[in-house]
Amino acid sequence: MSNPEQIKHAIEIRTTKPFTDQKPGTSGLRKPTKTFKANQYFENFIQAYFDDLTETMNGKPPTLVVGGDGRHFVRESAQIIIQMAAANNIKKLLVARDAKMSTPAVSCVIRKYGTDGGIVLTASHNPGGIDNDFGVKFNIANGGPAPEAVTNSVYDKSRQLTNIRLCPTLTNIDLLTLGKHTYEIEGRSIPFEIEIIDSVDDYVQFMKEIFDFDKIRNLLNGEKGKFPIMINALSGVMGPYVLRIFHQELNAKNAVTVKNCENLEDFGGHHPDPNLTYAHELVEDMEHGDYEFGAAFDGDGDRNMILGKGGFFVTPCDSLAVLAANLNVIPYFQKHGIHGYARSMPTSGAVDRVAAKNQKLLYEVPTGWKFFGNLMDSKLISICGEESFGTGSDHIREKDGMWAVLAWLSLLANIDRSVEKILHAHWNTYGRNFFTRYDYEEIDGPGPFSMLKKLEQMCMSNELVNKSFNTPYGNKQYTIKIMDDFHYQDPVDGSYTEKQGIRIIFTDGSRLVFRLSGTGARGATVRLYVDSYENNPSTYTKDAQEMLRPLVSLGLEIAQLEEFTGRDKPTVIT
Ligand code: VG1
Ligand code: CO
Repeated sequence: MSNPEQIKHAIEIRTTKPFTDQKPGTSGLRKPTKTFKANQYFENFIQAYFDDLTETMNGKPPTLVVGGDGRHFVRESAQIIIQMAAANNIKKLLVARDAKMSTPAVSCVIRKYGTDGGIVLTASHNPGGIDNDFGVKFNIANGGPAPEAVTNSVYDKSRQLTNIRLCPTLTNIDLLTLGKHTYEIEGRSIPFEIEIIDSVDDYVQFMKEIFDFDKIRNLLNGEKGKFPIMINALSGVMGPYVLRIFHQELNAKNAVTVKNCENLEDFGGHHPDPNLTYAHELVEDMEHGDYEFGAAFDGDGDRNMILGKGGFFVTPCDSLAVLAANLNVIPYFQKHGIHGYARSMPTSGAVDRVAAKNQKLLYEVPTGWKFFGNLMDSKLISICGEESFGTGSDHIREKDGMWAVLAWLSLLANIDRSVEKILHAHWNTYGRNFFTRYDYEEIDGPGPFSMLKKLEQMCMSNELVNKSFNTPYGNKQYTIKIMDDFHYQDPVDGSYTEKQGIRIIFTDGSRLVFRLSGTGARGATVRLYVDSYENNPSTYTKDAQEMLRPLVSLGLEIAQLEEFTGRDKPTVIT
């Protein structure tokens, strides 16, 4: 297949001005698309990464995977990466066809081919297009997001950068045709290789090893009759994966209705975040009662939302707990065994109860998938999740929307054909954690930071501990047991992370959490998380917002949120 090109490409060293704001957040660097496209902003960040990689690889030329979620600037930026990789002694790039590959598929490919890492061109659930956001994420050799030690080092390099290296004559590489190319680069001792790989093949093959596709096929179209489901890809990168798995592999075109499966540069104007607000189209489709199950994904395919018949909403916290409790129906776990579980700190304690009952260890980590990587590598956990619609297992090192959907379909095939019944059975066994999150998005000015500062001071002084509060709703009294600023020490490598969110824990186990988002590209976003446990079965069918109103009002009062932010209501409630 190798076809050495005739010309030798020269390396150009171009001077550049460093930026001071290229600090990756919860999941990569996210900025307005226009910021990335101007003043070599994107090139600078990639150069800082290559400089760091050269250092950590001790000069050994790395092989990397490149893929993106199809948003505006993904194709162009992949071409830039190719030019720069050639000039930075990268041995080989495995580039997804048309530079489109879901984040979980990139993780899968890194692990399958044992590459040294990958670059994911995505701002995930942030809207795309020239007037919205773009983003870049670096993954390491285990297939997971780079840990803070790496992102901090890249950030340090980005602030001192003086030049970028590229091969300007390596232009317009055909990303649509699968195959291998080799290029001679002046001054390099080894040639530079590119392989264009299929975006879905490896991932789909892996899913077929993990799950019992015959069982799922039988659920959708078996002796018990048709099981109609609806999948909405919100015009993100998941479309081709949905069509391939449901219409081809499972051969269930008649049972599986799909929407928005064409990947668009601006996601068709969708905010590609699968929650009740932004995926309202799916919610409406489900409300008619024609489908037994519904799911949506985010732009890069690592998030999922699960709905039952009539639009019955499964909170991501409950989804994690239910899956954890029933992993044994999935062939992968029958083969590999089930280690412990983990959740991000703001995620409800529902999975904790499953861990206690099954005598498994439960780890509580800061927000962001990068904190699960070491736990999975060390076989301490098998499944983990976040309240932000992220669920996954140790099959890869990213959260995985399609995996969550196939896992749910496995439960429906093995346990009960009703999502709602599975949830009720779960609550009857474990009790119910009511959970909600309030987001106050894109607030200008210093208010949110001042609010967090004040809450930090309250933690330090311990002034609220043992204080009791009456709430205007339900005559319930809450007494604060612990108030702290969450910090975490990784049990595997000992790395320490602090200031990960203010926790207020009450004597009855209810929790309020405040933190600032680390994925926004404009202003500051405040998140308020509320988690409250009930074990009185008469409450299980109650509305979560209704149940949590007293705690929410108490949280807003303690933080003086309206005074600090000027917002009297949240942008999104999940
Ligand atoms: C949010 C979520 C977090 C998630 C992150 C990346 O971060 O809260 O749980 O890991 O997004 O998800 P933040 O800092 O804005 O709260 V994704 O789909 O953008 O990779
Ligand atoms: Co995502």
